[in-house]
Amino acid sequence: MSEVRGEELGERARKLFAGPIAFLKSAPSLKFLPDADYPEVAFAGRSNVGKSSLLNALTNRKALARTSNTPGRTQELNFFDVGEPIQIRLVDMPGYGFAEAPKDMVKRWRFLINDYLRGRSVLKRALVLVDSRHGLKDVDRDVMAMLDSAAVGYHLVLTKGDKVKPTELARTLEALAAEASKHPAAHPAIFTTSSETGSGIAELRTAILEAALS
Ligand SMILES: Nc1nc2c(ncn2[C@@H]2O[C@H](COP(=O)(O)OP(=O)(O)OP(=O)(O)O)[C@@H](O)[C@H]2O)c(=O)[nH]1
Ligand SMILES: [Mg+2]
Repeated sequence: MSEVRGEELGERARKLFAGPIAFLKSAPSLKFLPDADYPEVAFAGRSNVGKSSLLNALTNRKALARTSNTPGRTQELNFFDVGEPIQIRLVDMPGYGFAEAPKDMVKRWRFLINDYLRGRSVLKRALVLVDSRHGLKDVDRDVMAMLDSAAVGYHLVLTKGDKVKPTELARTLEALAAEASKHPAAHPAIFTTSSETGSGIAELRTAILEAALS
């Protein structure tokens, strides 16, 4: 991307995310999905990684998506429409890898997440969120492999960057880049974010708009 075009896109993304954004609906199973009418970008990641918080930070709203200290807060696919007219539909997903959750619940979420990520024609990109303190876990690798096989492009996004020292953050970022290079559908650009301080949020908005336009 040229620098001029990048700046224009950044400004457009900033305006878009500062404008009208509305919760559309929750889908507890695939039959409740909205019509596939707009480009979608989905937020995936382990329970408690900060998916809902990131969505709130990106949209500059405090409680658009529900967040909580208790893992398993988000139990359905939640759809949010960005722009008027709608330009992007953001999808907040239930977290995976949540040890204390009842087995049948985990199974139900896993099927929901897999089926949605594999079968959604309008899904332009997924964001796979990774906690800066923990790095990649095997459950993340499973989701990455699934996205590879479904040929859904994705970005790795480090969350809670405010919780670790810059040197540690740099090391984790390096490890993620090395792993991403082995996954065909992983985008080389990895984002480091904090929903708390707002760092990396503007860059991620631009990447989301770019994905939606692709
Ligand atoms: N310090 C800090 N805390 C964060 C950040 N992002 C999220 N948190 C906290 O982490 C906890 C989990 O955040 P959520 O956004 O609910 O996580 P989630 O991934 O949506 O969780 P599930 O819906 O259970 O899968 C909350 O207590 C948030 O306040 C961040 O950037 N910095
Ligand atoms: Mg959530």
